Amino acid sequence: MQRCFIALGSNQADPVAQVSKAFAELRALPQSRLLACSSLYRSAPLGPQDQPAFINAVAMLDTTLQPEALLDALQDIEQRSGRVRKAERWGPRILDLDLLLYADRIIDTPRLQVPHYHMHARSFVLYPLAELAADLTMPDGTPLQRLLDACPSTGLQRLTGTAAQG
Ligand code: PH2
Ligand code: MG
Ligand code: MG
Repeated sequence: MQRCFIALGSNQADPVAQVSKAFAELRALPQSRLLACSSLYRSAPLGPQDQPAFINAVAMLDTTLQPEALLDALQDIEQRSGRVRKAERWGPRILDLDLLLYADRIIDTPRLQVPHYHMHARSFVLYPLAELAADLTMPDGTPLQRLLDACPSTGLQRLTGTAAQG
């Protein structure tokens, strides 16, 4: 089993419901065990500002799926949520599932970059991740805590009473 972390995000079509449904889909993945889900967070949009706030969360998963197979499965869940890929960078989306970390692997292929690019500076990724694994170390040896210290939580709000438990 390999320990993985997946970021969830939505700002369309009832984002809280989308992220909660995605947790259920992750729980049903083959060759995998969903270990924990963070709280849900409301976050100001990064990128174009003329879009609704996002709901973000992180899931911790053990899996024997290889990274590309896991990516296929995540993209399949995105598709089934009704997501339509648009040209606008960082635009609104029904469901975004990003593979943040796959064990301590560093992967750089046309399809997949792990650790997920920019995750080290995104509060809506780092804070929910720290909820699940405060002692985590990045594959390059950087402690998660050091990334958090450099990343203000401005615009990030933890929602209470909506956490989906693994
Ligand atoms: N995802 C994006 C673009 N901007 N902003 C927030 N707050 N949360 C996201 O998940 C997000 C975003 C593209 O993946
Ligand atoms: Mg994303
Ligand atoms: Mg994505």
